[in-house]
Amino acid sequence: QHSNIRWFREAKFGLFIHWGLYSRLAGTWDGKNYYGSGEWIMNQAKIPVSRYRKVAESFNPVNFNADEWAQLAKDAGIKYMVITAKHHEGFSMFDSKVTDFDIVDATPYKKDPMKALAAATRKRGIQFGFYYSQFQDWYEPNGGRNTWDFDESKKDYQQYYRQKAIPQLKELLTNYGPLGIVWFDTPGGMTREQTQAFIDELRVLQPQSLFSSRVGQGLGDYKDFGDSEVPPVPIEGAWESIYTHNDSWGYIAHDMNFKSSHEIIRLLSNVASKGGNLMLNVGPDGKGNIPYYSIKYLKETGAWLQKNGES
Ligand code: FUL
Repeated sequence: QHSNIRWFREAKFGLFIHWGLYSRLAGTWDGKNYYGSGEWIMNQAKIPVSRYRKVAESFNPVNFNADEWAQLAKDAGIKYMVITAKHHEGFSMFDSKVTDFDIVDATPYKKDPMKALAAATRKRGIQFGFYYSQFQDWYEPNGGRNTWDFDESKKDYQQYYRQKAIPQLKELLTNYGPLGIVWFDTPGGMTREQTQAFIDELRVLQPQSLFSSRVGQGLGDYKDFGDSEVPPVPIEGAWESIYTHNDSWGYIAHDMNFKSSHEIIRLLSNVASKGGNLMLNVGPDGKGNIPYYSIKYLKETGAWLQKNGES
């Protein structure tokens, strides 16, 4: 058991944020609408890297306000926040020296929003963490799962880990203060030994930071269930259920299927009664706005928690 697991076991409520270039596309490509998993649009529409990289030129989230996001989390009764530093699309939402395909070098915004968000959450006593797609990277010839641009048989995953994933994770574990969580996702074909070596290399940088179970091989510090899954019975140990507020993790303009505050509270109670945390996702748009209904229902949830002495 991880020595810093306690805060997590008591947290109950986390906020997940999927934010990237896909947020700017908002579920539409070449005039065609896509529904569900907006962060997968590059894959769904088989967008070539040569075109996808140009999306960055019009990604300018001028409305992003770290204090507003952190305060919303605070008001909602949320105890930890995990945001996508790099999702499967391969775009870095932080200032990275490893690549030019990042928010500072490739967009007109030119700033690192993660710096401000790390500070704003910490100021409010909220644990801050990064989601990082450690295997799938559709932008890189050696990254996982882009088979529409690159030849699968020529991929050298070890090269990708060495040249991008590990150096970027080191940046994230070095430049943003103490992280509550590093949320890995969709492990590739690493063996148990390779996964352990990968963890060891990162762990030394921040021994107090928890690693999600999707690092692979059962080696995470707590258990995540599948997407949108609550176990049917109480479960021992530290665990988390993840849900998104509407039907997509990344922003989709034509998805209005938001859960009401009643539904959120019911979900939260279900998860908490079985001993776990609910990490609920919101998808801010390409301008940096959290959707109106996410703000509304999160605030209502927070007010209910306050009133019922749960926050
Ligand atoms: C999945 C990812 O593939 C989705 O895009 C999303 O990030 C979800 C939370 O995890 O496995």
